[in-house]
Amino acid sequence: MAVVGKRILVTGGAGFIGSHSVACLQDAGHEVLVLDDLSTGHRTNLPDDRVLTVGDIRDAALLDALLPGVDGILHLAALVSVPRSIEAPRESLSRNVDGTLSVLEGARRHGVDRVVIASSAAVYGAATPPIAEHLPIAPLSPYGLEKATCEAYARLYGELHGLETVCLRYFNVYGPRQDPASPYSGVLSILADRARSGRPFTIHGNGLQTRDFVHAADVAEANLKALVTPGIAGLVANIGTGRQTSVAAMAHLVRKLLPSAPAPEHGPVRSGDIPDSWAATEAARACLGWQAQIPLEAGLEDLLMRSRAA
Ligand code: NAD
Ligand code: UD2
Repeated sequence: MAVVGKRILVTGGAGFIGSHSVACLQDAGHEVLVLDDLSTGHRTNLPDDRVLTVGDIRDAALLDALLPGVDGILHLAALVSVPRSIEAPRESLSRNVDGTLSVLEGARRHGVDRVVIASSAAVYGAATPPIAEHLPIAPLSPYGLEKATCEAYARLYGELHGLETVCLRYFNVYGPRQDPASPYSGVLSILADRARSGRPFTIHGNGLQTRDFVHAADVAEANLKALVTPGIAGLVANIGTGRQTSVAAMAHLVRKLLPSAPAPEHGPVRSGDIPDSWAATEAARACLGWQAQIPLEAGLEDLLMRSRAA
């Protein structure tokens, strides 16, 4: 695929990571189409909602209408919640695995060059960091198992049909437009929301657990590179910063940036919480020429200063 002027379908493009990715692809000169059923996404997340078709990725007829002339697919649409995947495993399986199979089938029918699939650090379960791609797949939730299954289908479609696929395992993504409303939202969106509204933030446990927080704009850049970099068919790569940061350190930094924020409270350890997670990042650097650019302090400060709709 040449680097500019391609037609890209972004599934889940009205979601959090999707909206950053659509803007990034458009800025790079690509024509973007979005397919999203708005189950968790919002029309207003998109810079221009004329690119949006509201519908379901499992609708083959709809894909047949959208895919002629499409060069690449960025497949982000999914049911993203781990707890929801435990409560409603069939719905999660259907959206995540059946949905991905539907997208791969559509790509095969229409001769799409490449499909980039959003996977997750959830495939590793409680692996000891730094977490590298060769570590065993050991998911602790239906969501993680579904993402691992999507990766396996992607590899198979490469072998059976010559479809180019790239799977990116995102770590803890944060940034504007991540919805803080649910108790299962990313910790930084909850933390920023509480600080701005003057409500206390609850740290689960002692707060010494660490995560690898990567900004959605950096993830969007990784998605772009995964779509256009030649010679990387079959790649599976972590998308993280390689840096570990504790939840307590984040709460402390928020109060430094916004002194009016109330002191955090401590609650019980969250069931199933893993102690530490951060990515080995060599594969993304070597194969995509990508590494995260946005320092966590700057990303968090920006998040604190914005409203959700920004
Ligand atoms: P999100 O919920 O904001 O985005 C998902 C989008 O998919 C939403 O706009 C939703 O409306 C749409 N969607 C869901 N089911 C659909 C269907 N059947 N047909 C059409 N559209 C559908 O979540 P996000 O955080 O932007 O996640 C994007 C991708 O990144 C997902 O695949 C997720 O598993 C993956 N991921 C996210 C994170 C993170 O930290 N946010 C971490 C690892 C992986
Ligand atoms: C993230 C993903 C999950 C899965 C997993 C893979 C999100 C929202 N979740 O789970 O889908 O991919 O990674 O490993 O992206 N915390 C608090 N207070 C709060 C909320 C959270 O202390 O109000 C803590 C929480 O207990 C955990 C840490 O913050 O230790 C991060 O929590 P999270 O839900 O943002 O993400 P994580 O890593 O559990």
